[in-house]
Parts: sequence; structure tokens; C-alpha cells
Amino acid sequence: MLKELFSKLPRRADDARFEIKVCMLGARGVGKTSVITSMYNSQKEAVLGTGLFLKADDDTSAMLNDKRQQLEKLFHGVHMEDERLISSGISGDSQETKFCFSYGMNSEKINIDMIIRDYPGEYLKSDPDMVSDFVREASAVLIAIDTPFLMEEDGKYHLAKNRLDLVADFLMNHLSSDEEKLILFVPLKCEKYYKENRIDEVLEKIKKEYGGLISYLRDKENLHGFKNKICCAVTPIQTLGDVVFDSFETDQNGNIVEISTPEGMRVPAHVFYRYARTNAAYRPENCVQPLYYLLSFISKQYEKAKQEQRQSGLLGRFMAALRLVPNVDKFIMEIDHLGRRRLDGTKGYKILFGRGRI
Ligand SMILES: Nc1nc2c(ncn2[C@@H]2O[C@H](COP(=O)(O)OP(=O)(O)O)[C@@H](O)[C@H]2O)c(=O)[nH]1
Ligand SMILES: [Mg+2]
Repeated sequence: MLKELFSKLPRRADDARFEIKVCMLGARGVGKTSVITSMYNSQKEAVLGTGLFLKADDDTSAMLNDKRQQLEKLFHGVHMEDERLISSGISGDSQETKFCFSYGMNSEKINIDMIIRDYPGEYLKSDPDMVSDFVREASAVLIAIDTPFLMEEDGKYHLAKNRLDLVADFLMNHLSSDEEKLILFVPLKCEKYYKENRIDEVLEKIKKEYGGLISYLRDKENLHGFKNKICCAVTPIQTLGDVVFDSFETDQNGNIVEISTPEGMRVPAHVFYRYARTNAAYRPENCVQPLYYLLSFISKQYEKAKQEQRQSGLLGRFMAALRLVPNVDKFIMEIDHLGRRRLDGTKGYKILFGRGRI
């Protein structure tokens, strides 16, 4: 109660901080919260040895700890290679969630805040204005994709699960030219395709399935007003590591057992995954890559804004906000170092357009 009261008090002016906003779009149950959990866990390790720290606020910590325990539970006990585990075709929640993090340098106080909001696909239809307000202010939009639904059965269930129609419609109607934007396609649960050396197929399939949206963004990027405002990349992730997609549940005739989503679309009732090895463990891989992309994007934006300021003598919006950050040049340098760890042109990672600005 007291905490609630305090959080409503306006921050003092000298408390004002630079905020990076990130919007995560994706249908219910694709694994948005799980991936943010794995991202945070890996990021904590990733900043070791650098001058930076990342911390989550109390509510975010509690949420992520909960989720982490849930994910680790999948690996409790003794599991044999190829043993199967099952998950519902439409698990997950349909709540929007807000995660608050802060970045800082060890020697300084906190420098910037990072707010990640995840919005289930349904919100794009029921409350587009709310999402749109946040997207307008966001530096990055992450489009979370359940990869087995994209890849298996010739992509038969992709539309029903990933609702690319809603995501594409929304972005086509709500992108404003006010802010520069990093748009990342983030295929999740890619373990199977890495292990089978098929990650490039995933990349090709994304380019094909999201081709309409990608060319719309690319065209827009070339339009007056938008010029050099949008960059776009594909950053695949393995949320769990030692668990791979196995199959969709079938009946005794070998037909996939389907159920209806609340929107009346047919999806598999259950999905089987299996452990990739005996003594499988929670070993997320590359989850922190989208963050590296974001940091690299921010540091490039900073360099550009600085140059513009030098040329015009005017303080742009970006620089005005960053002015609040103590020791900003050193901080950006640290961020840039981390950003350089991003993968590019390998393991299914690909900048689709905007190279040089990410
Ligand atoms: N097998 C497997 N299950 C996952 C993975 N990521 C998430 N899940 C499970 O999928 C369910 C929904 O995940 P959640 O992160 O809550 O989805 P959200 O609704 O998009 O936030 C949870 O039960 C997770 O345990 C993954 O990479 N592999
Ligand atoms: Mg969630």
C-alpha cells in the first residue's frame, strides 16, 4: 500500500532518467515472458567483466524469478535423452506485462532505465491505441514467433498461433515517423532447427511469411519523413537449450488432434517436446542477442545525434534526453562494446535492412 503510494509520487526533476522502451508483440503462449527471463539471466552474466550492471526492479525480479523457477522445474529429476514432455497448444497468459530494468556503470549511479512491455496479439485488436502509444515511444519492437508453429506441417498452424495478420496490420497502421525504430523478428524455441542445421530455413521462412510486412517497412523506410528511421533484423533464440520440438499430438489414425483458439482458429491441442540429452539442463542460448542489437542501435543513434548537434548547433530530442545521463560518453562506449557482441550473418542472424544503423 505504502509502496503503491510512493510509486505514484512524481519523481523529482533530478531523478529524471533516460528511458529505453521496448515493445514485445506476440500471441499468448509463444514464450514472451520466458524469453525475457532467459534474456535477463544471460545478460547478468554477459555484463560481468564490463563496467556495466543491469538490475531489475522488485516487481520485475519477483516475476522473473517465478518464471525462472517454472522453467528450471522442467529439468528437475532425472531425464533420459528423447524423453518427451508435453505442453498445451494454447498455454501462457493473455496479460500485458511490464518489466523494468536499469543499466548503470559500476562506478556511477544508475544511468538509464529500460522498460519492456509485452503485449499479447489479442491486444492489437482489442486495444490498439494503448499498444500504439507505447510503440510510438519505443526504440525497439520485438516480434516474438513460435518457430515450430511456423515451420512444422508446412506452416499450417502458423497463422492461428502467431497471428502474423494482426501483427502486420497493426504495424502497418501504427508506425509513426517520430522516432527511429529497430524492428526485430525473434523466432523462439529454435533448438530443433539449430540441432538439425536448418536455422537458415527458419530465416528463409520468416522472409517469406512476413514478406509483406518486411517490404512494407522497407518501402516506408525509403519514404520521405521515414528515411533512415527503420532498421530490421532476424534474431533467433533458444529459450531452454536442452529441449527440442518433437511433434504435435496425434490420434490413433495419425491425425493431429486440434482445438479451437478463443478466436475460433484451429491449432494442435498439445505439443510434445523432448529432452535433447540425458541430464538435460536449463541452458538458454543467444537470448541476450536482441539486447545486443538494441544497445548497438542506441549507441549508433547517439553518435548520429551528436554529429547532427555538432552540425546544426541544436540539441535534438535524443541528445536532450541523454544529457541527463552522467558521464554519457563513457557509458555509450560500454554499451557499444556490448553491442559489438551481436551476431550477424551467421546462425540465422540477419540484418534485413538498415545496416550501419544497428
Ligand atoms: N518447450 C518449450 N516451452 C517453452 C519455451 N518457452 C516457453 N515455454 C513454455 O510455454 C509456456 C508459455 O510461455 P510464456 O513465456 O508464459 O508465454 P507468453 O504468454 O508469451 O508470455 C510456458 O508454459 C513455458 O514453460 C521453449 O522455448 N520451449
Ligand atoms: Mg507473458
